[in-house]
Amino acid sequence: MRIVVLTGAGISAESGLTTFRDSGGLWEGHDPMQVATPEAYADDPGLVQRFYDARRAALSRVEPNAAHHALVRLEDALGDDLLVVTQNVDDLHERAGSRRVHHIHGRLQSAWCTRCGERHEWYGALADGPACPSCGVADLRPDIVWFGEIPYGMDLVEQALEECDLFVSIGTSGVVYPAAAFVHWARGATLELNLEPSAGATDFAESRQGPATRLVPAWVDELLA
Ligand code: BJW
Repeated sequence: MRIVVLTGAGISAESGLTTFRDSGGLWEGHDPMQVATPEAYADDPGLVQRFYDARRAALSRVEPNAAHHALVRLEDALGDDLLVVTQNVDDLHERAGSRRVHHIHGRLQSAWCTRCGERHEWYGALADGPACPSCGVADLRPDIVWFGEIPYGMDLVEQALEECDLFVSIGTSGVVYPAAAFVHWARGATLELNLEPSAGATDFAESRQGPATRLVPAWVDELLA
């Protein structure tokens, strides 16, 4: 059985990473959704760099949870027939042990040089303007897909969705496109696992509500039984 799993901020919430729409707060007085834009970066690059520096630093203080680990069990059973497509920019799927993970919105631990175009694994801060290891120019931005930019690897995702027998969406609000449309692109059965019904819940054949650390292991147990 070929399965595509889409994950959003909700799968990492119980690891201690704040979701976008549940954050209930401001970042230095700004809505996080307004900070994650090319316009915000053009207006105030320091603010945007500090936002991503803080989130990159937070990764070292959190661990993958039972939902991430359950998806590894599923990959151990299905091999290449499982693809995890994540909107998350954290590395918790990889640290749990998932191998087939595709980050459509980029990764916190990658820096992209806007001068020479090279990408570099990056674990430190960017706000202090480090030089690009390739060209030496201090113009590195977070390798993150902001609103209006094109998500990464959409051809691969589209093909996987057209070929899958089951599409499962975990911990995402269903308001950000193109991910919110994947349920319509999927050829096979569809299932949503979320704390509450998402904006697109009625588009899924089945929708289950609860915390990811309970729902995801239970769903994997059911599938592998
Ligand atoms: C739990 C839980 C627990 C909590 N257990 N669950 C008008 C109409 C349609 C589209 C558009 C439009 N105007 C503009 C657009 C396009 C735009 C868009 O979608 N805008 C909407 C806001 C309307 N999209 C884009 O611009 C995208 N690019 C694009 O479309 O290019 C064109 C193109 C597409 C395809 C092919 C070719 C061309 C780019 C989108 C970039 C999104 N970037 C961000 C920020 C960067 C990453 C980062 O900093 O982290 O990505 S925005 C933010 O939202 C982030 C997230 O990845 C993304 C989704 O958030 P997510 O994961 O849903 O998190 P939350 O917080 O919203 O929800 C958490 C959910 O979990 C909730 O439901 C909770 O209940 C649940 N939950 N705890 C289970 N314990």
